[in-house]
Amino acid sequence: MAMKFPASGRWITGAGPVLQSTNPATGLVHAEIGTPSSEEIAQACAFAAESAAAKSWRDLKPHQRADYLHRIANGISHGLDDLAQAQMIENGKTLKECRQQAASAAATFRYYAAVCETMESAVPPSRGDYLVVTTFEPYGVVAAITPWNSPLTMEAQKVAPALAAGNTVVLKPSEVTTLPSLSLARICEEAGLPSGILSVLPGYGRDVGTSLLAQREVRMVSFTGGTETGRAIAQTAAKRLIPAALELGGKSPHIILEDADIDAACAGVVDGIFEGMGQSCVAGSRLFVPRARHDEIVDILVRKAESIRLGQPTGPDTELGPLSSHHHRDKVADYVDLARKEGASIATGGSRPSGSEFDNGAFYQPTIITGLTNAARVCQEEIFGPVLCVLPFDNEQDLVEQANDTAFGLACGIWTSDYRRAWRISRAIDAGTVWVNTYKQLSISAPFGGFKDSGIGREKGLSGMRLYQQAKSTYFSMK
Ligand code: TXE
Repeated sequence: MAMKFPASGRWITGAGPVLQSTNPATGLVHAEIGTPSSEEIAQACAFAAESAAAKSWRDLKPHQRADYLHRIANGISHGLDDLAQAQMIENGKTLKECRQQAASAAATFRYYAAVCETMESAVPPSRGDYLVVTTFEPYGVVAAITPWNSPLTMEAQKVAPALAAGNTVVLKPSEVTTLPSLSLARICEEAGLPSGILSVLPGYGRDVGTSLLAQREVRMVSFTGGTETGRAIAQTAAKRLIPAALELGGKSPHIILEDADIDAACAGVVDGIFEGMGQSCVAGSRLFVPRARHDEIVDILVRKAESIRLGQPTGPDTELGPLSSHHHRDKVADYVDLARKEGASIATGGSRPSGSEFDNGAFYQPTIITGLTNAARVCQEEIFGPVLCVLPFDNEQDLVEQANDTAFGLACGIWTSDYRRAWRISRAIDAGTVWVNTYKQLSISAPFGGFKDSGIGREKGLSGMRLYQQAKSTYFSMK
């Protein structure tokens, strides 16, 4: 029987088509999951709205709401292995990385428990005989739509602040990775969270996702995913006049300057693109190097890339598992073929690995491409796989122009021993996050989001809580 999901205050199998969940490391279907019909989606949203308005949720004091978040965090910590397994079996990340991500999800709930208890209302200066108090109110029902690359962390990043802010959440996970959200919902239930506060609606974006956003009870949408889907969601939100927080794709420049510690920089570049098989919105997929050092740097990168151990995600020595699905692996392979047609040289990788261990899984070799310009399609479009394009630059102006010559603006990495220069370049680059002599260093307490086509709004940090609130100013006459 298909797995149930929580909607309208109970776990149901749903009258929609059954979703098959495939393990990308083996190609085998390991679970069937129920999905909701359009009536069930409407009922779930109506119930979520009632739950948002119920005094038992709406009137909770911040410390009481924080208590729920602490209990959920504890539940995640206790269920760490199960959560990690649930993600690994669906998206192929190594068990080690999945465990780290589950631990990070628990930390996110703890952080927003603290934010919830300590975030203050405001008393703006009066311009007359009155007192004005600005409070921050929930929207009501928040739709959270999430992708498959890191569901454990991304779902925590949306659900924790949205609940802390007093909303109820209807979560639509990616059709590729439903199990982690079902596990999270179970944990929330066991933590005593009343039914209707968190619902999960599994299914495809084109039907469950669009139907969810059409419900009038949905008052805000928080989305992480591809830029084209983000654009479609923004259009729906604009028509409905509801706010949309969008965390979208990237084509982030990773920069090595002449005076960098080249070996440390190359290690950072390799991790920055290949960790998680490049399926990360902040992957440093375009590497800019001084023209005179190009060949030397490529040689080091090739050596490092070829030493990465690919294997089954459960293997204790495995550093990289498969891509998240066979469909996505084929898309990555198509991009590498396109690079060849565009005249690229493939310095390493460029095909599926050989060996019986890899035959049925969605594996692909870490790949380094040289010989193109920044205008090539593979340097402009998000591949979202283990593919690095190396591009030479001539001087700082040329570097900044090339780095910014992209539709995206999510992240950037700079390796140098000159912090003044790093600061100057950091200020000149269009990106929501810049790393100097490190890469992919992330903190729940720092705002995160994109410039340009990489998104709208900032998750994480205090702004990550405000994202799910609307300001209300109440005036008291003092005459
Ligand atoms: O993402 P989608 P896909 C990028 C990456 C990848 C590309 C496509 O380049 O190759 O996007 O991936 C739901 N209304 N990123 O197709 O479509 C969908 O069901 C409502 C970057 O998997 O963006 C899923 O839950 N919902 C990225 C979620 O949107 C819709 C992470 C994301 O799927 C919908 C993932 C619709 N019309 C992919 N259409 C990042 N920023 O980290 C789809 N969905």
